[in-house]
Amino acid sequence: MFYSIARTVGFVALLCPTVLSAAVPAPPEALNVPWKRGGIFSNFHHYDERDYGCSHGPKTRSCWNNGFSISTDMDEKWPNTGKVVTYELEITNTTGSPDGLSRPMFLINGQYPGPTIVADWGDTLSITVKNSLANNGTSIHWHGLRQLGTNQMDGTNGITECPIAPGQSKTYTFKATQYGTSWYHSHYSVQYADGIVGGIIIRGPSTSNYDIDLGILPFTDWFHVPSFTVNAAALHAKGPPIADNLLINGSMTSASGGKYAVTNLTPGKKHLLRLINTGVNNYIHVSLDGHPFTVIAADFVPIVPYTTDSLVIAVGQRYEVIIDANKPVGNYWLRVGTGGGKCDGPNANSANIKSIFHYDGANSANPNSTGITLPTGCYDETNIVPYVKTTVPQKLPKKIELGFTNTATSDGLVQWLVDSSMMQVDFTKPTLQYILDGNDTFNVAENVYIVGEAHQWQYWVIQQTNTAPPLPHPIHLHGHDFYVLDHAENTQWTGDISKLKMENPIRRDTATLPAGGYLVLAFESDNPGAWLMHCHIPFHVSAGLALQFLERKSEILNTIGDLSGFKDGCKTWTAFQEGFPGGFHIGDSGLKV
Ligand SMILES: *[C@@H]1O[C@H](CO)[C@@H](O)[C@H](O)[C@H]1NC(C)=O
Ligand SMILES: *[C@@H]1O[C@H](CO)[C@@H](O)[C@H](O)[C@H]1NC(C)=O
Ligand SMILES: *[C@@H]1O[C@H](CO)[C@@H](O)[C@H](O)[C@H]1NC(C)=O
Ligand SMILES: *[C@@H]1O[C@H](CO)[C@@H](O)[C@H](O)[C@H]1NC(C)=O
Ligand SMILES: *[C@@H]1O[C@H](CO)[C@@H](O)[C@H](O)[C@H]1NC(C)=O
Ligand SMILES: [Cu+2]
Repeated sequence: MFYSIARTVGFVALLCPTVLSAAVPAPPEALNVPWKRGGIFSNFHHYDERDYGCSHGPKTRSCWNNGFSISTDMDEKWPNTGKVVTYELEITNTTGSPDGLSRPMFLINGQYPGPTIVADWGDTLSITVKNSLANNGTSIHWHGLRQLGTNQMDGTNGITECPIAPGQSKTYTFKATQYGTSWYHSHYSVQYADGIVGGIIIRGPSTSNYDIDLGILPFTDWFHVPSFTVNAAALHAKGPPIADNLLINGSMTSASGGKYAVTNLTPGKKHLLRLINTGVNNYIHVSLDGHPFTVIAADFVPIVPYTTDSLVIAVGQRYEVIIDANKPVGNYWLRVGTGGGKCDGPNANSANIKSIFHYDGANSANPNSTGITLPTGCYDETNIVPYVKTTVPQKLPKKIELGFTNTATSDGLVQWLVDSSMMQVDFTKPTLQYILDGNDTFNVAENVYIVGEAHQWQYWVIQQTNTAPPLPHPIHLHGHDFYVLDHAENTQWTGDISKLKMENPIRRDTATLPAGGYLVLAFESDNPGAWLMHCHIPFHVSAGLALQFLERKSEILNTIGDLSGFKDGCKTWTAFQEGFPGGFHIGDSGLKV
């Protein structure tokens, strides 16, 4: 005992100064964890001096605290802070004018974007959502949060809960086992596109140092018409709807006025900025004049830092970047381009999507800076190398085919087909109700995929068929990160598993299924529950592009515990829906992301 304390103290004394003075503890191979997750080393923890030897600070961002650092595998362990962070979010039906044009909007606590949820790694979050809308249900999904053992807190109406009825509240309680940047949004049909979104920051270590955390910078393509109206048309349209604008941090200019968002920089300091595509249809390309980005995290996954002049971000994805304010004091444009009309739908304001980065001490004029020509296209960043390494064993994936029809009804109803079936949930009978009933007879439209064995790798290839218009789809999985083993545009997967990337593949929770092509994914069955996987474009998921993995069904009830809130929620929703005059569009799956 004495020995080990002495050793630890000695270790601190010896190593901490080194770590503190090193500008950035680089991510050399040698510091990485040599285990193979899911393999024989899965319980082995590498001893990293940053776990114990230093604490988190501007020059030691890779450190965290007692036993945790950037080298910790978040799938395996996380701090137990004992701290509960509470929020109250009230959703109201009102109007807003984020780009100067007033339109009906749903706001959270009267603001758009909603309040940013902030907690520390290992905290418990307890968030009460009150639905003060008269004519819609709602359910709030905490995007990317693993919900380990808390499937009923995932906020996917029709799967893990009945929608929260008008006038009712639900408290979502879950643990932040991961850290980094994310967002929350409604999962009730296309509702989030009308304003029900907000950021999530879980503070933790990072792979590069910075001085100032600027918080989140959300981007969303923006429609001047309410999303349920746009969706009703999209469900019968040949092509994607045209967005009117794109908001940066909830603001943009338009013919009706509006203003550019302003972000303040402190000269000489390094700033952490958390970029989130909270959008609807558009991929975005982002750059900041004269200031390259050092990219340090993709979704909730810390990565080996790389530097780039621009980033492409799909709906649902996040990147954490460091911006060095080492240029002359002044104002600089942040520029945003969309993927381009063909791949993700046009944006009527695509030539003028900007915000201002303002150095303290500069005047308040618009920037006169010049920038790069932004790339176009709808694809994912390719330089993503997870900092904590994983080797995924090689195995043949099961195939999921993506099809499409617009001839199912005489009025040209558009439906995306997952193995020939468009998803449609029953709000009054979520999947967890089937589990409570011991009922294994799911409706075909529930798109249930059984995932049986515990702690096994699950492999899937999503293949676009030639019935589907060749469009890219940002695919998001709930309850897990997945590993991207392969992807290609306009191609059939050959079935050659020797070409899959098994050594430290990209890991994240949202990845692009390329137009006309395929995406090969793997995840570990380490979280009993019903987990949605879907395209994050609201119009596509509303038109059926979703499925659910029913993972370790027999263990779900024992794992997730108390379902009294679930039962009460279904009682009040079912009573509401019985008297609900309608509002459901034929062909609307009921899910938005
Ligand atoms: C919002 O208010 C408008 C105008 O009163 C109403 O028509 C609409 O149904 C309301 N929406 C919801 C979801 O309550
Ligand atoms: C986004 O806007 C909010 C509200 O105006 C502001 O507090 C925040 O600093 C802005 N964030 C960035 C990164 O500019
Ligand atoms: C651009 O703006 C800066 C101040 O923000 C000013 O010093 C500079 O002269 C301007 N350059 C041009 C070409 O107008
Ligand atoms: C199981 O669910 C299906 C689909 O909702 C339903 O038709 C059937 O009656 C249920 N069976 C039992 C035993 O509850
Ligand atoms: C939600 O409310 C909007 C009006 O704000 C209405 O157009 C839509 O039909 C409603 N949808 C559902 C599914 O309740
Ligand atoms: Cu899609």
